Amino acid sequence: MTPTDPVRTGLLTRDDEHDLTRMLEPDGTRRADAELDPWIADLDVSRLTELYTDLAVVRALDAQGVALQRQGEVGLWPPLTGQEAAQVGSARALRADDYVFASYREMGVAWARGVAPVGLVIEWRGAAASGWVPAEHNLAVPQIIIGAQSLHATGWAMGAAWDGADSAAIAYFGDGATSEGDVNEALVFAASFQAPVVFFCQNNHWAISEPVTLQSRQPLARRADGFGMPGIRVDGNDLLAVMAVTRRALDRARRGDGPTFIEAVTYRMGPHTTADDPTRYRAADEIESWRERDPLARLLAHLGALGADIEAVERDAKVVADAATTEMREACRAIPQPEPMSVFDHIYAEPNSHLERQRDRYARYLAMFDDGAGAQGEEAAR
Ligand SMILES: Cc1ncc(C[n+]2csc(CCOP(=O)(O)OP(=O)(O)O)c2C)c(N)n1
Repeated sequence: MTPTDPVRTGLLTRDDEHDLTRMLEPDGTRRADAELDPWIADLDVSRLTELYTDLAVVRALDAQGVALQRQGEVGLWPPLTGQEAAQVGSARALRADDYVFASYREMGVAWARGVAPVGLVIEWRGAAASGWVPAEHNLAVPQIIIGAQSLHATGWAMGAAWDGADSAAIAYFGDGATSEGDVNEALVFAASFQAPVVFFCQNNHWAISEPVTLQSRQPLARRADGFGMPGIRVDGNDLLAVMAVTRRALDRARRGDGPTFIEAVTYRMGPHTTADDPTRYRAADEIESWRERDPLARLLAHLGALGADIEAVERDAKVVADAATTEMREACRAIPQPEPMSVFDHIYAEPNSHLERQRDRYARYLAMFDDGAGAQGEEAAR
């Protein structure tokens, strides 16, 4: 029995198209939506071209991240290809004063928040605790603990509301995270206090090797009802629909009407991380079916239907993407090797005995080697 066998496991099968909000068909045809159209009325050809460029840059940076890992320049990379529209569409719906709490896969969100290409890679090289200064981008450091950022976002949102600000928080997490206590606690708190927070779940169908069908017997967005907040299931490969529903949810939050749960239905085309082998748990035809729903091709086809010269759009986007990837590669390779003992810096504001013990033990370990790291360890152990 495989975990994806719904009949044998007794799980309900789920139609991906069920209750899906969509404004662009996979072939790029625009679907009219009386309720959502006003939320993206400002997206003319020029703005859509900029957004397409964002998608292309993010995809190229992702491919570059994988390449850098394969060449030993970074330790790990969690690919996001397939999820570009979910990330860029939602992040470009935010205001600068909104605050973003994301996980490790949201390099597309970081790009949209103005983080430089090297900032996307420096942590994966193990050279810094963060690739950016959170206060400069209103973007918290990436969260590795699954779902924890949903609590941080809720707390921030409650604080903003108490301060009388009309900024909102957004928490990004995956489908697997919805099985975590932290996310469920955040949803309870946010609903109870009507916090101005948007929960943005990228349902990319897999939590490492666990399929979403094993984690939830119904579409994730329908869970929101039980918490007392609106839940919306949107086509996460449709940039227009993602942007429209996120803008509407943010507006609701700003007006004091409380949180919204968005389930962006998308797909992780690559492995969970560069340390994963998805061929062990995922069927090739599943990946192929999602290739037909590619977010970049869809927006480009839409631009073509609006009369844009799509060859020029693609060519110009590639110039920007090439510059960004070159910058990322060169800056990444120029990052100096950090001092091994610096891993203990910036953990706590005040020293404590637990950390000191770890520090001491690590210094003694390093002292066993007779290279630079060992000398540094000996020095620190003295
Ligand atoms: C609290 C916690 N438990 C387990 C892990 C190990 N882990 C890392 S990624 C992952 C799966 C996350 O899947 P999902 O939430 O769907 O996000 P995705 O990686 O697909 O974006 C797990 C279980 C962790 N990092 N934190």
